[in-house]
Amino acid sequence: MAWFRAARSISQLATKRNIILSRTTTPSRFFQTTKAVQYSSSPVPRPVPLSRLTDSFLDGTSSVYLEELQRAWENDPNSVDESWDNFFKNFLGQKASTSPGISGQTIQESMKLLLLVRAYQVNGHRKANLDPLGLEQREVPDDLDISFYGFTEEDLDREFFIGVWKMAGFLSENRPVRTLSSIVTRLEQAYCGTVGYEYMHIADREKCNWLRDKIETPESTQYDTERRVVFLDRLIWSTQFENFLATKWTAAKRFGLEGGETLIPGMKEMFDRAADRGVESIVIGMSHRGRLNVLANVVRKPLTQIFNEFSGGTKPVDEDGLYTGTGDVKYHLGTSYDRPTRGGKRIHLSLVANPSHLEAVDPVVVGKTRAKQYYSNDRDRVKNLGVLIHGDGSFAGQGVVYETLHLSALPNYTTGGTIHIVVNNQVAFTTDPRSGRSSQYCTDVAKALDAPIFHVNGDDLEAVVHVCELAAEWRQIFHSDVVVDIVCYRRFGHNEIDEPSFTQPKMYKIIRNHPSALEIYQKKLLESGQIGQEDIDRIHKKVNSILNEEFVNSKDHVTRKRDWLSAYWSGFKSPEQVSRIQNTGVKPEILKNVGKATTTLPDNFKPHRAVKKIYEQRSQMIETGKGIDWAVAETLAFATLLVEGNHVRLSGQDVERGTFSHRHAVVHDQETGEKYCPLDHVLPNQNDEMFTVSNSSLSEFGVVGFELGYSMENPNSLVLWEAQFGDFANGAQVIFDQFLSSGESKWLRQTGLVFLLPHGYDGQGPEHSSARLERFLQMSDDNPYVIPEMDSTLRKQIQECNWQVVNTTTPANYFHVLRRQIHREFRKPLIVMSPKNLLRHKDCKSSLSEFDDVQGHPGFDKQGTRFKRLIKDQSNHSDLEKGIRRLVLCSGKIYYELDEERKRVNGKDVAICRVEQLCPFPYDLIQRELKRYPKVGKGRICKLDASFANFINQISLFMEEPMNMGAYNYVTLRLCTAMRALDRGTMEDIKYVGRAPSAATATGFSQVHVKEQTELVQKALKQDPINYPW
Ligand SMILES: Cc1ncc(C[n+]2csc(CCOP(=O)(O)OP(=O)(O)O)c2C)c(N)n1
Ligand SMILES: [Mg+2]
Repeated sequence: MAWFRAARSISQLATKRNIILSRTTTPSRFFQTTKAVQYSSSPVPRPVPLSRLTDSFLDGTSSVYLEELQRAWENDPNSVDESWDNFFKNFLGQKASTSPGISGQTIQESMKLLLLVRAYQVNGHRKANLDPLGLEQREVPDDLDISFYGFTEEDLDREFFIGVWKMAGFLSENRPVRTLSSIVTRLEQAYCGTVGYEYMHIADREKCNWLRDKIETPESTQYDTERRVVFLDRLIWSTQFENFLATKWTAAKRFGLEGGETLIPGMKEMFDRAADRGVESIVIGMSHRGRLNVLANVVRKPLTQIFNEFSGGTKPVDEDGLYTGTGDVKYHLGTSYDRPTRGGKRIHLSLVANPSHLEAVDPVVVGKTRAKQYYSNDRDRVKNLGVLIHGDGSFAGQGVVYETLHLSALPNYTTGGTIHIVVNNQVAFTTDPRSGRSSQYCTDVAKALDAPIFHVNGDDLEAVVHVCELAAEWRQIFHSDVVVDIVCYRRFGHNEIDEPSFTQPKMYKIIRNHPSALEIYQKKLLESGQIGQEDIDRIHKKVNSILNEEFVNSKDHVTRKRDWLSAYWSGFKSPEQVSRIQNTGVKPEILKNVGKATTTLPDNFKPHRAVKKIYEQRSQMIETGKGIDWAVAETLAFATLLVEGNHVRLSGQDVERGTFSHRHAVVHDQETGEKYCPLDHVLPNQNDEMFTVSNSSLSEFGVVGFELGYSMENPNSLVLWEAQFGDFANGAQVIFDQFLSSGESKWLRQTGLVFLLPHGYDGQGPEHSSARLERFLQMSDDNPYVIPEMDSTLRKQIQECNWQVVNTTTPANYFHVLRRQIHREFRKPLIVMSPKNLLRHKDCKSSLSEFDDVQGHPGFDKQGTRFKRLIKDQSNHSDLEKGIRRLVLCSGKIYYELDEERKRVNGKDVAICRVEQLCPFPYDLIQRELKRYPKVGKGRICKLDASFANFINQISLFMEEPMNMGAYNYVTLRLCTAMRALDRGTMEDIKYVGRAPSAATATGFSQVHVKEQTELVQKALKQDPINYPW
């Protein structure tokens, strides 16, 4: 009907206006008591109240009522009140014959009421009673006052109809006509109580209507006695747990939840409701605050274990294969349990271990949740849920929050919505919100993605429970993110030994006299008469006695069980158990088959001309078995792993085509725009996610964290992240430092995540040459002075190291190093300094026989064909060959430059050897090479460009990177150890050929680069001895 649409457009205008209003005013950044701003009312002419209408339609729904009213008016305009007569005339385009003033007033008032309701929907939260401490006053927006619209007290008893087409809640067409006073009262209850709803930024009407239906209910939510007892029990557990820890370990840091204890019952109710709606598994990420409480009361980590850890914990007893690592402080550890729910179901909960770095765990949790969804075939994403608990300071301040939020709707990263809970204690260590953020709420960042935000007063347990349940329902229905902001306080200092009054004296004066949420709730229940003091005492007694019992038991607690292996990981080896080195070669017929499948495009597909040519060339490579390039080698690695039943996932910026336009894993039909990914068609009826290649959002921290979480779920997957250029990886430095290099040691969790970091000096300037190889090598934990067991049947060198760093130089070796990640009984991160100019280099090619496992083919040995940690000189000279004056050890693409120079100068007296695996250092192969060449006096090694070179009459290192970067420091120490063990010289015998130390990674001038590079290569091959640095 016309007037419904008119009303709707007016209400939209009103929304816009309110949103603009909410942006242009400068609201306080505190959730404090509210102060109504009074406005003088303008005189409004009196219209005819609806209640004076003497028709019989009021019992029906209002839309029916209006339709009937219209019909009656159409039959006889005099049968309805004059005001309605004018109303219909106006909207139906007929001239109002009488009382134009009255008609205008009625319509105007309806519109104003719409604006009022809209104002509550948009701004009600700004008047809501959210701060338990009531510290500072917030200005109430003027549009929440009826006088703003010209209404006076006299209008309160008048009835109004405010139904709007396709609207829910107050404005629904089905709501009966109500008095102004009842409308305002209910609006106040709904929007300005202890919950502040922010959802009007959401564009989707259906979602807003769903929320309006939940918020603008005719009556407020009431819980029955039975549920209230459950809430009370849970709140007592939460409160008593902290009290108990405080009395037993007075000086221990535990980052207690005091002041925010309602989080625990809130979470539990949220999880129960989620389970009712089909959730079977929840991955939780959270920082320090209240973590122990969550572990004990939500995840149900045994109290004996928690108490034992508090008492200093015992390192787990020696047991074969027990994996102890360095351990971590108790409030960083993760765990997982199956928990029964109120509805009689079981739900699997896992709390992900995390470092101190606030919010860094967010993308990890989301990635892990996504992986769980893949492995449990949870296509609708309803069985696996990610829940993140944040602090107010960190949610507003840490950029990774935004980076994680922005993954939420991307097809290859979505988890169907994360539930965020902010424990908003209105302080961050010693910093007030005023100094910590520029936005009104700490949650404002979530508004960027249409997530509803429920602010709730943390002292009102039932309100907390209500919004927690609402959040669970929202997520299960709309499969998108939602935020619960529990506005609470921190009863003590940042930790228990901190003095908060140094910096927040006013706040802490109030906190000292502020009753706990438990005291408030107990009082409420006693006053309601639903529960007596003896019931309360009984629960307290029960909880206390369990805590005491578990405390006594904790003294004898011994951690025996390895809890690091989830079901998928059974059979995998810890660093203490040898994992046999395996063949990574593949049967020739499989190579041919997958090669064909991945280099052929469908007949009717119309790729870009250049791409077509590339695919034809690829097809040719497979057919002839010759000239296989980098991209085909990678494809063959992926395809063969898929054939073996593994999941392969490659993500990163522009990885589908490849930054250097070399991959073309996804091809685009130039006419239809359709996409085709050959690797999706390696197996018959292949699951469409089994191979995933996905361009990511332009985020390093978020996406690397996501892939890390993804990779940790199931070992039978090759998960890779590729940087646009290697140096961008440092945008995710926290993940590298805190999770990848040390995660296994701290938390006993393995990952085989692979990083492809384009690296190499080719004159592209300081920002695109270096993937910061030195960082990875510097963090490698292999002892530079100790050569570990290198016998191939006993070797655990990689298992014992924190990660692997390689710089492979042939497509075949790249193929094998990728396959090696899966063909072993442990998982270890792999950092690949991946090439740029080798992607198309004429000499950087392999033949198919290097990929297979046929006896007699290159690379085949007793174990089959494997990744070569070191590639010896390619000119077929014999061991101890006479006339070889110099052995050059190098690594990476510089090999090709050296080789070319050697050919140019006909340098037959120089052998060039490539170290493909830098970390852990291939001592055995380095020593093998040292032994292969005649010992002229003391051996000397000199260092070359991309890595290092070794001269027989001189030992020298040669690198591309400046001396303070690259592999120089890492290799020098280990090379020296290898040399000393063979009596082939010491540190002083290691000579350096390479760039001088430098602040920038490379020159910005391409001509300078060419000059530098040429000089270095010539110097490495020159006849004269090298005398630098000694
Ligand atoms: C990335 C990062 N920077 C700094 C710190 C040091 N730090 C530890 S707790 C904290 C305050 C956190 O405030 P908030 O997020 O509000 O959590 P709360 O402690 O109040 O629960 C800070 C700055 C950290 N842990 N991580
Ligand atoms: Mg805080």
